[in-house]
Formats: sequence, structure tokens, C-alpha cells
Amino acid sequence: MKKLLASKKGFFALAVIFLWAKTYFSYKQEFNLDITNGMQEFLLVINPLSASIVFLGLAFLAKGRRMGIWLLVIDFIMSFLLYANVLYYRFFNDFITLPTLKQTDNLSSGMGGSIFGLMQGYDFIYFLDIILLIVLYIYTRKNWNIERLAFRKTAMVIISGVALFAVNLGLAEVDRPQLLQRTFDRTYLVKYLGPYNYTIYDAIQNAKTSTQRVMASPSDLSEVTEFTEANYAEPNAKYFGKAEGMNVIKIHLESFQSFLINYKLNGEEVTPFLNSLVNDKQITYFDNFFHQTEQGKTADAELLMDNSLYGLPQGSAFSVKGTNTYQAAPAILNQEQGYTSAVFHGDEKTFWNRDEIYKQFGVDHFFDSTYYNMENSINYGLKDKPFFEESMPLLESLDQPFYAHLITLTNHYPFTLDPEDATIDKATTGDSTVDNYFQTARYLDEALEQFFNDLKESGMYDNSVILLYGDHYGISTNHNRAMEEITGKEMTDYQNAQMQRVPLMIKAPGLEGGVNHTYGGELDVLPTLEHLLGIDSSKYIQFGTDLLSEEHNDVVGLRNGDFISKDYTVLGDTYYDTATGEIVEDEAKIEEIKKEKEELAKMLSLNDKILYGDLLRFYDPEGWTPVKASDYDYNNRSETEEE
Ligand code: GP9
Ligand code: MN
Repeated sequence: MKKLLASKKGFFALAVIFLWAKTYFSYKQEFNLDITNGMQEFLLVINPLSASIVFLGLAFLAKGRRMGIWLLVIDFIMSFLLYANVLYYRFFNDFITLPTLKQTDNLSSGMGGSIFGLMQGYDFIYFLDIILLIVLYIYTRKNWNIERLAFRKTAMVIISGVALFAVNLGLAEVDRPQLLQRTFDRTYLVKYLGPYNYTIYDAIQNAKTSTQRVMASPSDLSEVTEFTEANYAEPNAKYFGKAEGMNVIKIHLESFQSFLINYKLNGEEVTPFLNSLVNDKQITYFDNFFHQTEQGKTADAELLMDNSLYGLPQGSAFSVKGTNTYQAAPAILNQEQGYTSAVFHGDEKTFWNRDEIYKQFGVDHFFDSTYYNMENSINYGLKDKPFFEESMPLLESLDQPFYAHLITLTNHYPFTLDPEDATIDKATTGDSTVDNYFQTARYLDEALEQFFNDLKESGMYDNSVILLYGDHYGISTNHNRAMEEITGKEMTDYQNAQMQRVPLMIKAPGLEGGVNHTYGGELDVLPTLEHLLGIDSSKYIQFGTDLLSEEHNDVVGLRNGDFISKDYTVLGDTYYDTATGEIVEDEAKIEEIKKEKEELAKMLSLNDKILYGDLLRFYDPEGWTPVKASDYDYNNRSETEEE
């Protein structure tokens, strides 16, 4: 043993064990990683190991005793990174990202320069091992082999670390599919892959996207504004400004698809409350409304609805473009008409990088999980009923008029529900995802009914515009067999496209109520809302068009370039008649479709230029004050003070 310790290999092994142990210690002591199953616990134990082996192993490339110096330097850098994250987390409840480090005003105003105040007595643990290793090095290096380790052996060490990483990633992907592609959440990446691998991932993401930003220039904007000006739809005088000065309550119906509306399971309505809204004279239901999301799912829906911009073709713009400049609904409503904005969501604030991008949107208050009693959670977070209940006093505390966005969660894949919350039987297709879906949808429906009652009781119902929307599908095409049983229709490509309808309901004065058959999507909601509130949307860069306008563009473009309109359902090179599902063969119609496709492709490419190039930083609409992220802070200070 003594002999081993006195060798390079022993020195290396000891360093790996120390780094591994203190990283694991930090998981338990510092970070709230929200471990929900045995697999996650297991990954937590093994994930610091691969990075420790690979990076410390690089020291073997150095000759002779210099290997020790190299190892100590690498070890120090990794320990410093870990400790920096620990301090950052103690203040921000979040991990460091390169873009946030670049925004130094954000950092210093947040931490108030008081890094020392964040330190704890036991923090020496994070560097103790380095001191021990230095002592060991000084006393044992004279016995070390002065040759460089055979390259083959060094390669073996590094390859074994990489192999371990591959196993780690494979297991993480089982627990959380598309972990790397979808860029959900920093907490997830650290939980599954550890802080060192997370940092590398963050650096790669950054390098990939920042070059496009650097290359962009103000002149890139001209083709964008040319397009949006030509695409602009004049407001309909009948509705313009009819809701001026009212509060806006926007309710996100998680994974809710329109087929549920008026659907009867074994003769029983699944969502009786939402069905009653369809018949409500004050509420308009858009039954040809589609989601336009991609991998960013909820985050894409939020981006679309608040900015009238699409998300990215891959990954989530919320995560990778979270520090861009935006001109989003919260800031527009504030600057045009003095609105206060708030988002309510019973989940970790870092999910989808919300805590960063909301600052760019100008969201004044973000009520995340720290504002709720999270004991009543299931699946991703707080159950919808307590969520709405606990949101009421927060909503009432806001200055009016407000723009409030409430994001539900219980109706989320895999649609788990506590037995006592189930008030309708499951479906019986044998596909548990589909079968469960009806129970969680019913639960959401009941939660909404309770919330509407509370709004009426509080007096806020009458002076509020209410928007309800489904964010994206709940049942993917993997469940076609069961869905055929549910809908009685063959789940062809055409049919799957029709299933991407999600509900949009709007309660606003002057609207006729009943069902509106206009074709539209999430992209169109912001201009519609602006016009209802009496805001001129033409001065902003927004790709959607007002659903109530005579000039509304009813081609609903999907993120992949497909589209659905009243006339056509265009999926790749196959064109269907939307009404019948028949293939379109008429040459004149095909020409028309091709033109519309081109127009959409143009819009999507401009959309990408805006996001990748961060072009809105160059755009200066009349009277606009750029949003400053450092003006916003979502940490629940009352919570930290009470502790
Ligand atoms: C997480 C929630 C779910 O906070 O909004 O996001 P999703 O998985 O639907 O994109
Ligand atoms: Mn969602």
C-alpha cells in the first residue's frame, strides 16, 4: 500500500478518489438536485468519476515528476470550478453558465460583491485534498519513475474514463431521453452528468451559438422588417382596443389536445368544465388552432405565445438563446400600457432556463417552486389544484393591470396521478400513457373550474381577459394504435397532423363567443392580444397575424416547414386536402401550395437569423426602452431570510 501511494499511479488514484468524494459531498451538502428515483441516485454516485479519470489522467502525458505538477494544476482548476459553482449556487440557487459570467453587472449586482459572506467554515474541504496531495508529492516524488508512462497506458486510463462516461450518459438517457439534444435544464445536466461534464457541455453550446451572434449586423434586419411589414394584418376595427386596460390571465394547459374537448369516454365527458366554456357566451373557442412547437416543447410554446417567434429547429431557444435581446409581451404591455407581469409555475425555476430568459422578456415576478408548498407534488412538480389555490393570493397581490401567466403541470407525460385525485376511470386501450391521459386531463379540468370560481369570487374575473391554450400534444405518434381505438380513426400521417390541434379560448369583451373556425397557431396569439388591448403590433417584429383580422394569414406553419391551412395539409412532399384527407392532384393547387411553402420557409429562415444572430438587439421600435436583465431578480428572498 505504502509503495503504491509513493508511485505516480497511487498519486493519481488518490487524487481521483478525493475529487470524486468531494464532488459527491457537494451534491449532498450544497445542491438541491431533486433526486426522484434509484437510478438517479446511482448516477449521482458514479458521475463525478468519469471526468475525474479523464482530466486528471491527462497529467500522465507529462514527463517524469512533472506529471505531479500537471495533476495538481488540473485538480486545482476542477476544484476551483466546483467551489465557484458552490458559491454561485448558495446565492442564485443555480449553476454557472458562460453567458451569465459574461454579464458581469448581473453577477455583481446579484451577489452584491459579498462573496465572502457566502463562504462557510467547512469550505476548506473543497481544497483540503489538494493540500494533502501537495504534501504527498513533496515527500514521494523522489521515488517516482522518471520515465513518461507508456502512451498506451495513458490512453487506457483516458479511454476507460470516456467509456465510463458513455455508460453514464446511456443510463441517463434511459431516465431522461434526449438529455443533451433538448437542453432542458442545468440542474438535470449536473444531476445526470456531474458539474465538470456539464461545464464542457455549456462551453460547447456557447461556442456553437456565439459565432453566429458575432457575425450578425444591423443590416441583417432589413430583410426581416421587409417580410414582417408585408405579412402584417391590420386589426379589425370591431375588436381593436375593446379590452384596453384589463388584466390578462393566460393559462397554460399542459399537453392538452383539442380532441379531448367534448370527448366522451364510456359515455362520460372527460372535461365537463372546459366543454362548458365552449358554450359560454363570453368565451370564444378556436377549434382550428395548432401548436407549433418542436423539441423545446413547453418552452417553445411560451416563446411563440409571448414573442410571436418560433423556437429553434433543434434544442430549446429558451436554453441556448436565453440571453438574447427580446421584445416580448411582458415588456411590450409594460412599456405601452404600464402592465405588471408575472409567471406562476410549481417547478424549479431553472427548468427550460426560465429564470434567465424571463429577465430578457421583462417578466417582473416569477413565482417558482420556492413560493409554493411543494409537498403536494407529483411527476414534474406541484399538483394543479394546490397550484391554482396557492396562486390566488399571489395574483391578488399584483399591481393592476397585470399580465399573469399560469403554467400547469399535472397533465404531463406519463400522466401519473394519485389515486385519490382520480374522478374518472382510465381508458382501457392497454397503452398506459393513453389510458392515464384522461384522468390527468379531468384533474386539470377540475382545477380550472376551481380557479375560475376563485377568480369570480375575488372580483377579478370580470375585469380580466382570459386566455387558455394547450401547449403541445400529450400523446405522441408512438401511441397510434391506442389512439385509433380512442378516436375510431386510422392514424395516418394526415390524421396525426390534424391531431396537433390544441385549444385556444379567449374571454374578452366584444368577442362573439362560441366556436371560431379560423385556422391559426401559437404564433398568432400575441398580435391578437395586442390588438384587443389597443396596442399597435406593426412596430414590432412578429411573424404571426391577428386571428380576428380580416387579413389574418391562415397558413399554420409548423417548425419543420410543413403547414396546415383551411385548404391544405402539407407534410413534406405530400399534399392533402384538409377537409377530405385526399391527396391534392390539381396542378394549379399544387402551384399555390408550393408558393405558400416557400413563403413559410422564408419566414422560418428569418426567424432563425433573428434567434441565432440575436438581431433584436439592433432593432429599435419607436419609444422602446431595451430590457435590462440585471433589473430583475427572482430569488425568493423572504424564503432565504426565514431560514
Ligand atoms: C416543466 C414543464 C414541462 O417545468 O413546463 O415542460 P415540457 O416537458 O412539457 O416541455
Ligand atoms: Mn409542456
